[in-house]
Amino acid sequence: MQLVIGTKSWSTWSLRPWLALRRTGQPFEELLIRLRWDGAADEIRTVSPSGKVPALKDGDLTVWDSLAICEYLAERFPAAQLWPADSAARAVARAVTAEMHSGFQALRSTCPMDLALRTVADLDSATAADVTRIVAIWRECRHRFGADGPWLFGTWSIADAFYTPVATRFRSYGIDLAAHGDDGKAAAYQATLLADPDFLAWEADALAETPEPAVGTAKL
Ligand SMILES: N[C@@H](CCC(=O)N[C@@H](CS)C(=O)NCC(=O)O)C(=O)O
Repeated sequence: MQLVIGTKSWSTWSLRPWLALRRTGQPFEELLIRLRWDGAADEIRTVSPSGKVPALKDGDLTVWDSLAICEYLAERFPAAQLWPADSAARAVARAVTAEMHSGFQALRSTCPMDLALRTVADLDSATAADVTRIVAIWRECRHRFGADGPWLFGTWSIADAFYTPVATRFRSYGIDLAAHGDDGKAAAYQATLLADPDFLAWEADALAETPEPAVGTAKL
């Protein structure tokens, strides 16, 4: 298998299926395309029909879109248990994953992922509302489903892959979760995501790369 990904410091959508693929334990190659330069879109189009990364190549099959790739991996490698085993937990895990995949536009545009960045952002009301909602999701899932481990649904799942880039944004922009309704559970979960060995491996690669200077304002 080959996973086509974008610049590791910035590409949240690439990080998510990369984490899921690591959890399968299967060997895979990375094809890294540098983002935010004039030729990026043309280069991506040669390997991904949507013109976006990520895309997964498995033999003759190409699967694009982060969530579709994760669903494909969950079906192809059932032993990896990429979704929770319990059907109610699995349904909620899919709901919070879909909410991330299709939502939180304000947070995504105001606080793009930049793994080297550390600042303190003054959040507008729409971004603050996104943070408050994410804190509520993290608290609720940890409380209802988290008894068997430190992840959102106890054991690691695709939902954790989808919220890992969010944890980096909270860190990069100095966002205090206690000021958005956290009782400590969300901050503890954020720390778990940021200490994951697979995430740390991605981050080490990201900090070693030399991204092109930004030429656009893509929402990553
Ligand atoms: N819904 C897509 C979004 C993919 C996406 O927006 N990818 C960005 C990078 S993270 C991209 O390829 N942008 C094109 C560019 O920067 O030229 C997914 O979940 O995979």
